[in-house]
Amino acid sequence: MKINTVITHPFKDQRPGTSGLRKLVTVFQQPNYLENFVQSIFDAVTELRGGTLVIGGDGRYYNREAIQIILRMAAANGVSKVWVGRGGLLSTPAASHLIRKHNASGGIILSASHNPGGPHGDFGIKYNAANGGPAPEAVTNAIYAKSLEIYRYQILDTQNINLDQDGQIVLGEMLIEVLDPVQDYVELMEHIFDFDAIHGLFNSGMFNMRFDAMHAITGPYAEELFVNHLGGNLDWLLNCVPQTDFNGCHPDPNLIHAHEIVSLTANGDGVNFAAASDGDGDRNMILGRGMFVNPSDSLAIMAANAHHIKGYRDGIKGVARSMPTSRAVDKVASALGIDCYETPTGWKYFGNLLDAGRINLCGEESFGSSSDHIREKDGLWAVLFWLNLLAVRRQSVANIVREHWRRFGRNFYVRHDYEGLDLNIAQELVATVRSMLPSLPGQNFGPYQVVAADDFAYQDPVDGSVTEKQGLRIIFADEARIILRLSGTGTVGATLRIYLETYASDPKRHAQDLHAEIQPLADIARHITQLQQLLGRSTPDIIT
Ligand code: VG1
Ligand code: CO
Repeated sequence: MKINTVITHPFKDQRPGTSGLRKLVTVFQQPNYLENFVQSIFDAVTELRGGTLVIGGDGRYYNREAIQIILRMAAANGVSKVWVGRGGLLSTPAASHLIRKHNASGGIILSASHNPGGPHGDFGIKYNAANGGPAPEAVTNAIYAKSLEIYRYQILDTQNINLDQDGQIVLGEMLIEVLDPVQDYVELMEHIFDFDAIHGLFNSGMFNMRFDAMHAITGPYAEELFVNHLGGNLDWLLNCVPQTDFNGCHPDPNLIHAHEIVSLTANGDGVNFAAASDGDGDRNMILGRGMFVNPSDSLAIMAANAHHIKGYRDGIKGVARSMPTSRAVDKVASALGIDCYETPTGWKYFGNLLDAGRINLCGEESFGSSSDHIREKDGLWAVLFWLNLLAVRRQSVANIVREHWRRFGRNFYVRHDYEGLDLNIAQELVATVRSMLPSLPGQNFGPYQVVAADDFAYQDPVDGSVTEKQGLRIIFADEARIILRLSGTGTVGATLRIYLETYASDPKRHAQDLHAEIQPLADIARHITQLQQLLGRSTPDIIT
């Protein structure tokens, strides 16, 4: 088979964001756009020549076309073996697991995660390293640099490859192994969790759950786990047939977009556990009857209860959270006497800590948590963790959460998102607040006194690399915080995220209304940012 060398010109906008390169499908469909980025990966990561790759995606629109191009380019660039999920499908956590299991040099994951899909939606591509995790910044910077100087790409001249059947295919000098996307992942989960205990819970006659796959990748995984292995009911599964456009919905498991299961747990109609995952299966939302488990609390509760779970019985060595994530897990870490690391937003910053064995559990406020079993966040893992915990403790979700607050105090926590902003104005707002930071400490805003204010910078404790400008922090006495940053995953305009947190150790305050507790801080944030004047907005688009 012939290798074609195609002349091309750089696109200037291929800098990966928080989690890979995300653009509108129509951007990726431009001639050479995808090809340029893929060639830049092969040019930057030279060990892929002669190496092994894992490839798969969340099944969104353009997944199939993209995978054909990537396979032909991998063959032309000297990759010797590729593991690919049947139909070109792999959830992000399953891809991470396969990279590790097969000692691959890396992986290419096709996903725009929680962003909408379809011909007018988003597409994305992300390179993961040999540890199974998102490539560190040094690598994404190198890929971006290659994309700016690219002048040619290489692609094998061949027919489309049939990826719908398991087995081996030879493509030029490269071997493709098509495998079941679900099986290996399910086996991994069986090692970590006590399936017999969860089976017992499911058959106790007292348990009724719903899992919402949001028309995305986790449907087949959920059916295999919850129904075939754990004996749950098929009608516990909602929206579990993956669609290329997620049925026109927004596959983001939060209170707004996953409202279907939120209302099922609010009504007291007998559903005592509900969960959802996102487009590529790495996020999770956990609900009990009348109780939404804030993702930051979820991480803290997992850390405090890890000894109940088979896979973590030997105890956890350390935990980490992204900077804007609430400090609930910090309280648990200090009670357990273990280290707690604060990293920038995005999973790539956890990789070194996990590889070095400094932490076993980590998470983000954005509905992401995971452990050292892989190097991505893992939606179904979190759901199984909670199910295993319910099976062991035989308490309601709400009681587990309230008990946790009584022991560690409650971090009231809300994130406000202002979406679809003019990029220049949003950047100006952040720059203005940044310039105010040195003058804030000592100032009083109502009952709140600023004790520190900075632009978060992180030095990786393992390799010493420094990452700057990761979000503005305004820290008040009594452990309250306001954090401000711009999203790095959007594809149109800018999204401003304002994270608000207060802490109450006194149990009498734990039942207070969350939004009422947070309101004074929201007002301070509005005052400091002048967002109404600058953005013409007074209320956020999304509150989570
Ligand atoms: C968001 C979240 C961040 C998460 C990232 C990827 O990034 O805030 O915590 O790691 O999405 O999640 P940003 O830059 O938009 O705030 V996913 O499920 O895309 O892989
Ligand atoms: Co995701």
